Amino acid sequence: MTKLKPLLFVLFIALVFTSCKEPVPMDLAKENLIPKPVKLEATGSSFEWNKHTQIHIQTGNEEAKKIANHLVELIAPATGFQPKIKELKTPLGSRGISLILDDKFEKLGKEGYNLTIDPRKISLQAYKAEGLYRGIQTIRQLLPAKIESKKKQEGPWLIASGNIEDYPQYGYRGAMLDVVRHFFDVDEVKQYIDYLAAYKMNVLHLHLTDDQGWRLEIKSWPKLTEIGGKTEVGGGEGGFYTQEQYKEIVQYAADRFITIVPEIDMPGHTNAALASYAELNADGKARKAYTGTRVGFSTLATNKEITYKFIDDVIRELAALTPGEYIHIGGDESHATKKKDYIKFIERVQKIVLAHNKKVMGWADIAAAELDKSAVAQFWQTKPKNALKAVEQDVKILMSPATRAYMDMQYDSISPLGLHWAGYLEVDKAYNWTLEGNVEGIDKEDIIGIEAPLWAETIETMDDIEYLTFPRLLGYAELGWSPDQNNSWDEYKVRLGKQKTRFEFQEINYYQSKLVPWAEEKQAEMKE
Ligand code: TNX
Repeated sequence: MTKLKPLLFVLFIALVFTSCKEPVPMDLAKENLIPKPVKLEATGSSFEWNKHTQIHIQTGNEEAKKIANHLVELIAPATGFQPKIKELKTPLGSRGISLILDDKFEKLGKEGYNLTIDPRKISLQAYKAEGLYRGIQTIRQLLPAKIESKKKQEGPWLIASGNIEDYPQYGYRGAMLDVVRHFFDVDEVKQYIDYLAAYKMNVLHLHLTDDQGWRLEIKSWPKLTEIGGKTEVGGGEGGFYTQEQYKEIVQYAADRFITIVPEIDMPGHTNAALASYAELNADGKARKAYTGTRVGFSTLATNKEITYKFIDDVIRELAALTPGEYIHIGGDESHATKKKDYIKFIERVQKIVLAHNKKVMGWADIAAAELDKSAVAQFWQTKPKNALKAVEQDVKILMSPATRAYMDMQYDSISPLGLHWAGYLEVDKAYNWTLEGNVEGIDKEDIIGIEAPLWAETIETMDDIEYLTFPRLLGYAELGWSPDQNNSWDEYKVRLGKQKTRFEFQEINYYQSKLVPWAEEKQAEMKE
């Protein structure tokens, strides 16, 4: 008993010290959040996340529990903490971190959230689980950069205090990955999904078929992948996703509140299908496999019935794998299809997609046809003629102008990767525009959002993907999320520069643009 006394005394002193420790003064307004939140108010103090910190959710709230688990996964590797998730009747106000769903926040929309941080507690509240998920990305960015490390780091893990109210300006904020020109496997696509999730993006468009390959198993037309799945640009072995693997991607994305929009490009960009099945060609002869990078030479036989049987089968199988509302039918650069045939074709394919209870998305070229009002035209070309035709039909626009949003454009003339048919696209030019101001005649109410495509003619590895994606992706995330009046390149570039340490901890191969003031993010530096 007497032996225990000094030990108890030490413990008592330690307790007194830890509980009386003054919170470190910090300035939430100096944090480098991307995308920038709608409203932010700093209160000059901080919350310390330590090994005792618990996460609280409402009793029985399975949705909040999922998000709590995501948060644990996010912070566990670097902090070494395994926070307990505790269910409480009324978690609001309790010490620690609470994740709460409340209809009161309906006004912030399904992705909106409210975050309050004080020295005792953090409360993240939202109308829907999606909002909580977007909100934990904010908590992640408020933690020191080393939170991104996969190896355990030393604390302290401080979060500046204050209030954030946040919600997106556009409901569609995405990127496109071309898995055809070079194939990327399931793990690489999952990694890409994680990158999108970190910046609150909510769509990944997968370009699944093109001249150089067919990347999704279609059970009723097995040769599409047996033959068409085995090629890619440059003669590599290609690859494809089985339906099981594809479902795994869709689920992985859904768990992060990201929708997969699958694209079957037609009637052009179809050489892989035309090589797999002779009957899809007007002359009934199978085409040779193609591994070059030219565009605009292939077309399905738009006047043969078998073509529509084929499309119906493909769309039926794909629709069954697609929880999202859209199926993308491509429709770009069909230079080998006569205009009148193209129009008839798009109108017939649109009917097929609608019959399978999905909405049509297509490159804006499809606006040559009469479109259903539920369709979405993706603006990509350097001239807006096609997109304006869509607006005339009351069809909504997805903004992906190549001159601003194509992540496969080289940054400058010495960029080792990328193309430049739409010009060079430095980080400032990629950020310094607004969706609604981009084309006269395309107004905010015509636009569903932004998507940044990454075509894969020149990229083969995850490092290559990262080089073209980072840092431009962060700018697109902000253009889609933050109100326009919040956006200024001079202010943004400082916030972007401070991502350097985060990129490094994640070992992201980012392009170190000279236009960005790259700097270490040090908590002490930000908070006086
Ligand atoms: C044009 S963008 C294409 C793609 C190419 C891309 C390269 C679009 C709808 N079609 O087939 O990969 O340029 O930047």
